[in-house]
Amino acid sequence: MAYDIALIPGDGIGQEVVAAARPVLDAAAADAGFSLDYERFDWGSERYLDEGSMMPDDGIDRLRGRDAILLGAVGHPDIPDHVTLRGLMLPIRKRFNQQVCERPAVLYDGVESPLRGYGGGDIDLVVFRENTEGEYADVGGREHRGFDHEVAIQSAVFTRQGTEDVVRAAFEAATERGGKLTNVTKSNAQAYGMVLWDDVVAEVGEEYPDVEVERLLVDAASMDFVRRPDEFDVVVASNLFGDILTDLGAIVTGSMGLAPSANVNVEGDYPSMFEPVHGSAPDIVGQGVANPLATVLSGAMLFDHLGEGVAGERLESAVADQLADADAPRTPDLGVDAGTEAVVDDLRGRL
Ligand code: GGG
Repeated sequence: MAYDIALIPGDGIGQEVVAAARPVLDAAAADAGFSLDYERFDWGSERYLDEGSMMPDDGIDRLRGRDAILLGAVGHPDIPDHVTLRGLMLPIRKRFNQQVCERPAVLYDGVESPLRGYGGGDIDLVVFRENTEGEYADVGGREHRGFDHEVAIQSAVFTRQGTEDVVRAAFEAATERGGKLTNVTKSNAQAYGMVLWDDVVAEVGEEYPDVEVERLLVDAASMDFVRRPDEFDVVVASNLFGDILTDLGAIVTGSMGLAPSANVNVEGDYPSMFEPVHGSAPDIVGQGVANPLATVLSGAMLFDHLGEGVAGERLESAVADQLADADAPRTPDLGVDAGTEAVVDDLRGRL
């Protein structure tokens, strides 16, 4: 069996981590008896600087029908972030109805959390982030530019269907994990979209009587991600709140360099996209020290999504095994100054 994978390394260290992770993914796939046929798309900021757009006009059509997309990162120091994000990553998420963004945060054995008293295995949560609308709906406008009475309006859009998709995925995960669901909103201050969100959580929750539902406002949730991260299991949040909480989740579990994500099309009619949570990290680009593990773990999520769970598990346990080994190479974000290549070479040996 061969899967058709669109590879979009993107910008900065996105290029480095995708190139490094690819042979690891291939080795795990070969072991499990399948292969990955890649088509590489050199879309991103360099293309924007040369041609004025992050991807071609028919970019979405060229991705349609693939089994999955593996993306590195977007962001360039010479281009405003809203241009790069809206030029590549957000259109893919939106056009392909990747309504559910799943972002696990796991504190692996051998990894140090910046939080005192937390060790390997103590934190194991997953955030379900609404991924195509909410605060990133791209609805608004800016008028009277440069005048004192300049005004900008940025609207958040919450549809019942979009909310239900992510909430249902979160309840399913909570059921599977045998844990609880934390619903994060700001419905005391945002009385329309967020109250609709709470209503949907209550309605869908009736179908999952065994799941304990906790409600938190995002300010309290942020505090508790630092104060008691071990008590979270499945968290569901809007696009913006999920984006913020998952950076927090990544750092309390040791590093942004370990945080994977899946942007899932729940209907299965378009490809889903897998990417490390981290961005293009221009400060370390070209130094060969980017941590490839978030991309490898995103590859494990991609394998699970393709129904190749054995290969996914093998990848994740190779990563866990490496992190638990105090003598294994690590990149500087984990406190050691080994390079990207040393980490993937070691990892291949553990598969
Ligand atoms: N690999 C993910 C990436 O490039 N992230 C940069 C970023 O700005 N992400 C915002 C988002 O995930 O919505």
